[in-house]
Amino acid sequence: MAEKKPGLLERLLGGGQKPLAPETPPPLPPVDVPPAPAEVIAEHALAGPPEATVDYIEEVEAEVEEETEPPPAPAPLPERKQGWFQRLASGLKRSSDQLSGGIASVFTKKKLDEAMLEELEDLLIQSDFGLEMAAIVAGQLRRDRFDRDITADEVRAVLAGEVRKVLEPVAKPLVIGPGIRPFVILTVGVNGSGKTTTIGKLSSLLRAQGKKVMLAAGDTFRAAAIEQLQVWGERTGAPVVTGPAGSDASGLVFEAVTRAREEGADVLIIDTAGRLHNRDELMSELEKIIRVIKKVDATAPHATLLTLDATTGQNALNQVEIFGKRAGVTGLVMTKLDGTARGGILVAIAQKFGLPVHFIGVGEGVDNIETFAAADFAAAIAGKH
Ligand SMILES: Nc1nc2c(ncn2[C@@H]2O[C@H](COP(=O)(O)OP(=O)(O)OP(=O)(O)O)[C@@H](O)[C@H]2O)c(=O)[nH]1
Ligand SMILES: [Mg+2]
Repeated sequence: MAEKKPGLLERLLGGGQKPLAPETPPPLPPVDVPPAPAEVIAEHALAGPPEATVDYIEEVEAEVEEETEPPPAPAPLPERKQGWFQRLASGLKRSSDQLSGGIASVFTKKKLDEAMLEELEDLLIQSDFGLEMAAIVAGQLRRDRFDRDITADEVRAVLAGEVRKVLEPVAKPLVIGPGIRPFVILTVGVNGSGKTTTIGKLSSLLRAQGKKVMLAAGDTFRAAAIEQLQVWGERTGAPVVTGPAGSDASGLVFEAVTRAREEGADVLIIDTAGRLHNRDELMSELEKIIRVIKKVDATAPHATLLTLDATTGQNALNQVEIFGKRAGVTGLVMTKLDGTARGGILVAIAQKFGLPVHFIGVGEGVDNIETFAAADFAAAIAGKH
């Protein structure tokens, strides 16, 4: 590793919260959101098709059509090449230290035997790679290296190779589709999984690309949640559509998608309240939010991102399954990989669901987000630097 990287502690203390690059375009004018019309609110409460709302949508659609510009080329979000691997390795340090240390203690210049393979399987299961992955890695070593000398480093290389094979098909960048304006991104996930922070990080990445970003404070439950998003909006130069705390989330989201259209935003990112996947009524509320978005734009949301807290380990599998079914998740962001030794869960999720993984979060700062790259992640987690 050539570069000196900030330590994990510095990253956690917010060392990554650097000011935006000077070329960042000026922010959109602030959005002053009037309360949604009474009929819109009533409509959301009943979730039925309102005449007034449909007219309104048609008017907005007509206006938008008049102003339509040629579609831009598809643009994956930028990759910050420099120091990528170092940042990733430092973020994944706890996962890789646990595994790498464990591998070093099992593989001590002895001939590979069944007991060693079992210990390796246990290690991988403890690090949340899952039974299947553990069996694949052990099977590979048994086939190729049984009864022969093997070093810890060789085991790490085999592990990195197998992890890479599983992750490569899911490592897909978030592509802001051509000609889709606003590109609506809905974020969902359990409480505290990193939705709002991820929105701030994404807003920063997109603003640095010159995009007009608008944020929607769809977590209307808590005043603090609205303020938290407003801080991210100010920091990244993105106006935030808000409503009063305690107001109907779908009403606010309707307002936000409409305004994003009217004001020509390139991307609208919608925050939602954290909800447990096993709380049926909260999941129904999420479905209602999605229905309301579709009333303004039938093709939206164009991306539904599930944030997963890596420290929750195996429970993340249930979250993917249920949010996937109820909210039509299109891609994953795994957060807090810097604070856990359980990064292997990403491999188990990739193997079970095959959903695209767009980003990983490796700290609380605005820059602590990485586009997901399979080979680098595999090498970093296996401690094969
Ligand atoms: N170390 C670390 N902390 C993170 C990361 N992402 C988010 N956090 C922290 O996790 C906590 C929860 O993050 P939020 O973004 O508020 O999570 P949320 O999903 O919006 O939470 P609710 O709105 O309560 O559901 C905050 O203290 C964040 O700073 C990450 O990648 N690494
Ligand atoms: Mg939040």
